[in-house]
Amino acid sequence: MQTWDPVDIPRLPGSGPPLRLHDTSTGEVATTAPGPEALLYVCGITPYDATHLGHAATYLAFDLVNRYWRDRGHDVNYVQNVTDIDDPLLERAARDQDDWVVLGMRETALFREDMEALRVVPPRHYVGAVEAMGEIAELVGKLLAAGAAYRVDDAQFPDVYFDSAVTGHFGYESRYDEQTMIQLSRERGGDPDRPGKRHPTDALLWRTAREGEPSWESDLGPGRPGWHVECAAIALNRLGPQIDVNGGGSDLIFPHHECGAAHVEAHTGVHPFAEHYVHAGMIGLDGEKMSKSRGNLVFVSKLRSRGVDPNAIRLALLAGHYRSDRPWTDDLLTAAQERLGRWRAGVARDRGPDGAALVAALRNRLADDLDTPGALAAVDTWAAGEGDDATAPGLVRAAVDALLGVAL
Ligand code: 5CA
Ligand code: ZN
Repeated sequence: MQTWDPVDIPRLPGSGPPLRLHDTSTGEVATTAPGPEALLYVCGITPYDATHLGHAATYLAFDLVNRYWRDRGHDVNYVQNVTDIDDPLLERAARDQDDWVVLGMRETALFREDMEALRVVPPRHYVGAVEAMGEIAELVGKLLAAGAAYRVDDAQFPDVYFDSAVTGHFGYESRYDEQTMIQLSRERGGDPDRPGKRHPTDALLWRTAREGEPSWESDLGPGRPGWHVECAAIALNRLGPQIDVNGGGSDLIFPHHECGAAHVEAHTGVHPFAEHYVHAGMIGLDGEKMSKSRGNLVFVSKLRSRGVDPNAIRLALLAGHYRSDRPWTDDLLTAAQERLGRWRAGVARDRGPDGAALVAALRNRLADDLDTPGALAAVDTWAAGEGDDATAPGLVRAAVDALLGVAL
C-alpha cells in the first residue's frame, strides 16, 4: 500500500543511552538491543472510522521509538498493516449501506493525512490484508501441514483454527490466566464457545467463504483470514522470525499479540517472536475508553479542520506517559497550545541555557521507557531559563523536532 510522505528529521550531534522499554511478557523495563537494522512491527488501523486521539496516541508512542532508534544510528525497518478486511469493516459498511472497499480506502486515506499532519515517520512497509492475501493463506497452509492447525468438524464451514497448545508457550506474552484469556477472546472478536475447537483460546486462521461475504481463492479453498494471522504473516515475511518490538495499544495484548506471536513461533520454531511486546495505554473520554464501537470519539481530522496546530495535538498526547490510561480533555489541548507557545518563544531568542545539556536530558528521559512527561518538563525548564548559549535555540529546535517530532 502507499504510505504517507516522509518527514525531515534533523541529525543531532552525539547520541544517547540505549532505549529501555517496558515488555508486557516480563512486566519489566528492559534495554532494547537492536542490530544495525532495528525491526519494528506496529499494528495498524481497521479502517472503518476516522483516526481518533486514541489511535494517534498509540502511533505517537511508537514514533518516538522509531525516532530514538534513528537517533542512535539504527536503520529502522518499520512495518505496519491495515486490517482492510475484517468483521468490523463489513458490519459498518452494511450499517451505512456503504461498499466495504470504498469505506476502507476512504478511512485509510484520512489516516495517512492525519499521520502526515502529526509528523509521524511513515513505515517502510505499509501492507493491507487484502494485498497480502496470498502470503497469509500460505502461512495458514504451512501451519496446517505442520499439524499446528486443524479444521473444525463442521460439514458446512470447516474453518481452520490454530492449536494454541503447540508452541508450549501460549500465554507467555500476556501472562493472563486461562479464564481471563477466554473472557478476553470472547470480548475481542474470538469464539471460545464454538463447538469442535480443541481449546477455547484456539484462534481462527481461515474462515471458509460464507454467502454474501467477500472471499479469496486459495489452496485452503475460498475464504478469508482470521485477524491474528494477518499480522503474523505480514511481520514474518518482512522482518523475519524475531523482531525487536511488537507494538500496539493495550487492548491488543490478548488475544491479538499472544496469538500472532504463537502463529509465527509455531511456524519458525524461534521463541520469542518479539524481544519486547510494547503496549500503549488507552485514551479515554468521559470515563470510558475511546473506541469506534462506543462512538465516544474525538477525531484528529476534526481538530485539524478547526485549525488546531497538529504540533499541539502531539504535545497534548505526549504530556502523559504512553503506558498510562488517560483521559482526553479540552484542558489538555489548551495546556499543550500554551506550552507550544512558550517553547516557540524560547527558540526564537538569540541565546538561552546550555543546549547540549538539554539534548542530553531529553535523550535520557526518552531512553527511560519513553518518559515524555520528564522530557517535556526538561524543555519547559530550558524555555523558562536564561543563559548565554548562542547555539542553544537552534540545537533545541532541532532536538525537539528530531526526538519529539514537534516542529517549533
Ligand atoms: N487493525 C487492528 C490491529 S491489527 C486494530 O486494532 N485496529 S484499530 O483501528 O482498532 O486500532 C488501531 C490501534 O489503535 C491499535 O494499536 C489499538 O490498540 C489502538 N487503539 C484503539 N483505541 C485506542 C484508545 N482508545 N487509546 C489508545 N490506543 C487505542
Ligand atoms: Zn495487528
